[in-house]
Amino acid sequence: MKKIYFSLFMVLSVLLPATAQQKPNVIYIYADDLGYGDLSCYGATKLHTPNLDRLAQQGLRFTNAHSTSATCTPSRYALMTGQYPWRRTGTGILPGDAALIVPQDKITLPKLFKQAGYATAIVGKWHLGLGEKVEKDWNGEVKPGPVEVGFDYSFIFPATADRVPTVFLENHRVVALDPADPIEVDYQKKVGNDPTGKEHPELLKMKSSPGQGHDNTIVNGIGRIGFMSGGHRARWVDEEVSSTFMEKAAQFIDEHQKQPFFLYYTLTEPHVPRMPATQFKGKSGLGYRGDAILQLDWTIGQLMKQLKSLGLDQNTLIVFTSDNGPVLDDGYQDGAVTMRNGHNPAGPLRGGKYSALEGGTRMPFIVSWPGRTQGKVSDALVCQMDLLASFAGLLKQSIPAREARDSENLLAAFLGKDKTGRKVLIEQGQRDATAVIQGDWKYIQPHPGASYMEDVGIESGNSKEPQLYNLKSDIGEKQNLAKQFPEKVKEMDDLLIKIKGN
Ligand code: NG6
Ligand code: CA
Repeated sequence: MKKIYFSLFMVLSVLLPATAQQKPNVIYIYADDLGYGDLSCYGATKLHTPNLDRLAQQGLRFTNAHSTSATCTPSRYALMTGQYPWRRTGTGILPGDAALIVPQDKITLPKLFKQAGYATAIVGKWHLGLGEKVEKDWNGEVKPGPVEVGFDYSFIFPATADRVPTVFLENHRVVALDPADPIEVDYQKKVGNDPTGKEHPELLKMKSSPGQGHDNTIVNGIGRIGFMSGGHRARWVDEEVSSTFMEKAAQFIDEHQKQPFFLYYTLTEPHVPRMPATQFKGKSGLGYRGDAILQLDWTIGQLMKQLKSLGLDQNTLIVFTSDNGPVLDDGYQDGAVTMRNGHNPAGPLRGGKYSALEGGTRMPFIVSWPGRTQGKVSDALVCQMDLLASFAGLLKQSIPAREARDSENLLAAFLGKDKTGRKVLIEQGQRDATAVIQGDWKYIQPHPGASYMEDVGIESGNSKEPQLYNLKSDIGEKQNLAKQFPEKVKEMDDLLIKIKGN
């Protein structure tokens, strides 16, 4: 009898870990401005990213995965809502005082997880607006925001690292705020007496690039976009931003290890101002941008260690990707250009951040779910916007009719079983959505904008002529085939117009 019980116990203890918590934890890691060529597993040779390489090695690495857009706010909007951002006005790069743009009455990615019984959190950059209006009191409860659109817990900074207010918010409140030193934020005129980069360039520890702004209020020796007064105790130290987020993410994981959780972990590397922690300064030899990428990689290593030590590594699905393509000079003279040393942040792709070319939206993209992903590399065409419908598929959740309507359930592709993915994807450069991919073909509509963005040194993808590329044989979009295949041009132009009009 004893023996039977013992064997039963053995059988159960083998089966239980796999069955007790069927639903995987999900961690979506969003790098900021990381390019297709920035990781060694994507071919970088001047930078070594062993932790992300390991993540790719244990999971699936995508070669044709995209953000919807070549800038931050629209890409994140699409991820949250499952809808192309250009369907709605006001989804371009937001200032730091913008109102919330994610609808509160529609399905969102975190709401979907909540619906499926998950604990949800965001830790990191938000950049989708806060509050009902631009004019808001940063000293009280700042809402609606991440909590109102589906996150049980929120530890964020509002916009970008180069925009005021340079403070963290935990749920609805600014962290470490001194009520005797209230915060005021203004994007039109100077407020308070803090020096600006324009008036006092001698106070800057990192110079702003001429003509690109970033010369308003100085915080931590760095000129920002926008003006801010007060909140001195609450202002972040750039060197500590990454470790602060890491600590908060680790805490959330630790506290929710016994229930399924969804963590939206939005790192700030390697977005400007790049000001890595002291231990990473100078480490890459490529300037602070390279150092920030090493810091990012190290952070992922720490996260993987934590998951392993908690025994969560097998049942945690990690998605790692970036919100838009890379840029070297995005407003500060930080050595990214002068110390580049032949590093090619977009890898084989043409263009970069703000661009309708592949460098703008083709992203590093890794899915790791031990034992569940098939194959090592996938060329399937997938988009971050598809995760909403795909997780709905995985968790057997329904999406209200007409919501998240551009999100496709590509679960099979995300797990490596389907090699094709989407049939069609529209790509948005700096403002307009002018490009479409269908199969091996990519078409870019004629556009009157400048073809080269002088300030950032990136090709925009704009041309007065139609552009047609075969991405399969020409990933670098070098050979415009539009004249050779006028019918294909017409077909894809019609397709783009039709989807945009839907
Ligand atoms: C641009 C900023 C750039 C960066 C970007 C947002 C200027 C000239 N440039 O407007 O520095 O902050 O906005 O980047 O102001 S993103 O990754 O969040 O989209
Ligand atoms: Ca970005």
